[in-house]
Amino acid sequence: KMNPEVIRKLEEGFRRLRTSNSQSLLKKYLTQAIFDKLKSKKTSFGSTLLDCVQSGFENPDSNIGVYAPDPEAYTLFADLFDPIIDEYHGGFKKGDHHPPSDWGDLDCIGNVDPDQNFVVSTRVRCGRSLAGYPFNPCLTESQYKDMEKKVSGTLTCLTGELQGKYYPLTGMSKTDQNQLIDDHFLFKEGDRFLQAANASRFWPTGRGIFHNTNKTFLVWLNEEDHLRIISMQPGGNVGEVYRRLVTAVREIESKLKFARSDRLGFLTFCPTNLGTTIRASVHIQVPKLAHNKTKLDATADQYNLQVRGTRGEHSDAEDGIYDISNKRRLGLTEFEAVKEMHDGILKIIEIEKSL
Ligand code: ADP
Ligand code: CIR
Repeated sequence: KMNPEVIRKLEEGFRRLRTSNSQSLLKKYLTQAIFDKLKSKKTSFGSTLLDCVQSGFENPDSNIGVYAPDPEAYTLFADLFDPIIDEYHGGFKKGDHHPPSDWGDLDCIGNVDPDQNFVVSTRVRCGRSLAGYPFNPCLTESQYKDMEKKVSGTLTCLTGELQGKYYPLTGMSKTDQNQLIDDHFLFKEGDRFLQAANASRFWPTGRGIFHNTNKTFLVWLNEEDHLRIISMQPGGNVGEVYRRLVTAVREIESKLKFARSDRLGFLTFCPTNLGTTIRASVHIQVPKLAHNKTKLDATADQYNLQVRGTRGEHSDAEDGIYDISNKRRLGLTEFEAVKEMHDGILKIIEIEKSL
């Protein structure tokens, strides 16, 4: 039942990974014993170990190196996913369960930089997968079209501050697309990690962006996840950004059914996004602290924060602007995830002031 070509690619990729100097969690946790145990397994969608690991095989500079081709992969290939999930999210063991959704007391979160000395902008996003559909590598062209129709139809009914318009990637001019990317509103094109994971098939079919007039509320369709729901605005008012996201998610959840696992919370394509799926970030300038990038990373790490470049993951800082966000998303509540970023950024600003 296993395609010999898949087995050959697995064996060859595994051999290359072992001899590479990759620092990925894939390399750390795909031992010979786990490889042998998982190499002949197949989910009911037909996904194999190769579908989980090929991005990390092709990109030895991956931080993680794995994706789940379908929701079942998280259980069938748990021997590989579980230790990766445990390490990335800072402690989530086999018997652990993600807590129920809890957005918390929305009035407890404020502005981290009221004097506007450090924070350029704030963004909070979460990911959602439509129940009943697999992830990118397994989706058919007609499923992409159905999903786009269903989700854009729902979003177009939103009112008030969330009211907006859907812009499909199909037919969008390169100028408009690049402008949206440069302004940090739209996902980039041609991500090699996603491409190697087989996540960009039929591109740009079914992909697009919905946003309100102010571009403070945005939804990405069918990029890495089925939906990425985003709230963002200039300045450091984390509370305002968070409240807008919560309002939007509650509205959308009343109209669409999303995939959630009892153990792993909301299901996403990448294991780093499971659970709350929340990434709360600021674009911040802390020139003294950033003078030594190793020190900036170590300081952020102390507060469970992750540093990215100005254009997001795998990019560099431009004009000294770093993207700092909560790293853990699984095993804590939505409120705690946002609070982790909020409190950590207050500390980072305090340190910057003291230098
Ligand atoms: P994601 O948040 O979806 O995991 P990325 O790291 O690729 O993915 O970031 C997506 C986009 O969001 C990038 O253009 C990035 O610059 C932008 N972004 C992230 N945080 C902020 C922020 N606080 N302010 C403005 N733009 C941001
Ligand atoms: C990688 O492994 O580097 C890419 N597949 C991206 C993984 C997401 N990384 C993260 O830290 N959130």
